[in-house]
Amino acid sequence: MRTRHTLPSAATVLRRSAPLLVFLGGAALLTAAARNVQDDTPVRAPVVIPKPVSMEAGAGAAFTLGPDVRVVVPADDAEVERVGRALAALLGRALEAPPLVEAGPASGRGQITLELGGSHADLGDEGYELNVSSDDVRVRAARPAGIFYGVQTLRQLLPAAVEHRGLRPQPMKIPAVRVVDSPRFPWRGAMLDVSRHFFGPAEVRRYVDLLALYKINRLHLHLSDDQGWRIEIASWPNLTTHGGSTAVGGGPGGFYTQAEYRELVAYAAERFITIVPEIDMPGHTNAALASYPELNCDGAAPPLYSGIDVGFSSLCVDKDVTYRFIDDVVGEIAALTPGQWFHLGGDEVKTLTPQQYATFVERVQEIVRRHGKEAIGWDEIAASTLDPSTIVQHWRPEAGEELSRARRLILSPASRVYLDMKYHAGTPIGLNWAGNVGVEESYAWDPSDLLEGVARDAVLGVEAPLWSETLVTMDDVEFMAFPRLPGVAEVGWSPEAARGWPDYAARLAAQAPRWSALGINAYWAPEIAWER
Ligand code: TNX
Repeated sequence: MRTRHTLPSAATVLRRSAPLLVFLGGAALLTAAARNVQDDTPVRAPVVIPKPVSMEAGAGAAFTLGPDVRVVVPADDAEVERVGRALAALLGRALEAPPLVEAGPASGRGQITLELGGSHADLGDEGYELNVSSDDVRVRAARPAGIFYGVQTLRQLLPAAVEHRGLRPQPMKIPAVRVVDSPRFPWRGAMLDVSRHFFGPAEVRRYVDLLALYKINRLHLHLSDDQGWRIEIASWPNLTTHGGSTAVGGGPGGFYTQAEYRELVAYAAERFITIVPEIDMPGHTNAALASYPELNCDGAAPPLYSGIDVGFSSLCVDKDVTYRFIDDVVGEIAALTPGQWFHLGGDEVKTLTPQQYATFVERVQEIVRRHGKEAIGWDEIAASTLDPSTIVQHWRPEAGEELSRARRLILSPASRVYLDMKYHAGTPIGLNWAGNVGVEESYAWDPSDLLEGVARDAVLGVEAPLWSETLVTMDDVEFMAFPRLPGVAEVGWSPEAARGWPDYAARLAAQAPRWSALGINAYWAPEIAWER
């Protein structure tokens, strides 16, 4: 199953690229480099993804990170202090030692100040202002999340080498800018299927780190499917001991203990990412059915499954034990999950009547609500009677009219943002049932135009799912997510009027040194004039 990707060298990429793209992606950015008065280190023009709402030149040419730089944080906010420490650790990779983090009021020359407080504009809970001048750097936001996003923007303004321990281009400079920024949508998600192939806690943490750089704020974990049950449920232990013991292709599978899951949730929360757990039901449940005979209508447990067909399994919707089971599972996961959502799946059920299906969804929706969470389901659930709080996640290209009744929607159109679709026919891994999804296809679409008849304010945002039937390693995950994921992040964050493909393609090209420094196994799409 394992495939190696042969990546074209930078030179091959450039040779293959159209001259126009080389111009847009390379020359325009490089010739914009300014020169600082104190020394000859070039300062590159600011390049940020997702594109900020507004970004102008700041006072002076650039801020130089000197050996005495300090990070100043508010005295009384643990979250902002943690963001300050993370920033200091990042900067420390390129300085002799990490900057000191100090509580207190601002400030003097040469400092980086993170401050909580109002702004002239209402930037909401996630917005921020970033001012870089030759004297100092200031990030200001109403809430810690905004500070975190301001720091992610700052991070992208730093030389890419800062991402790689041990590389020390001295002195480091940050171009002088004034950024005022806030997201278009509250939901900017990614989904990882840890069921078809299992990705362990360290791998999920790595994905969280990469998501955070692009201001993604939800990670939906697809924790169960036919091929594997991946989260420990104390009251139904066979789910993991048996149901978690394999994967697509027959590998050993795996699962998160409750302690590991809690740690993952906390790790993501420190990066302002909410984990959204999914237990897919009533279909996609072979792993559960194989673990407990009583969940089957005929009382007989099927064998474990390691193929990639869909639609054949279902919980027995007429048995009481099914709902006791669901209540236990939802209850345990809800207790481990501080985020407000629980995803109940609901996709691709081929063995129930529409009435059986709708009754099941309505019943499970109530169980989820009883455990204090808002329900989310794949778009098939729109045919049921939904509570106003329930969120419908659009995915099927053919889903249409029934979605206009949904009051709350997340958009994951498969032909745009399914990161498991091949880039082109020759992509060595991935599926293609929704077509090939090139880098431009995943970027050049407007959530407001996607579905007819849907109220604009019903759209909470976008989410990029990554299904793992054909993905075995983190290298595979990164290969499918990069370069498409940052584009989806920008669809979710940046104002529509500010977005355009040629401009985006140039900013994307400029990410290459950072991805290389981070060791990301990206697909170096030949249509992008990657900078090296
Ligand atoms: C459809 S999207 C599925 C998944 C598959 C995926 C592969 C959805 C709700 N169901 O079970 O993994 O296609 O692209």
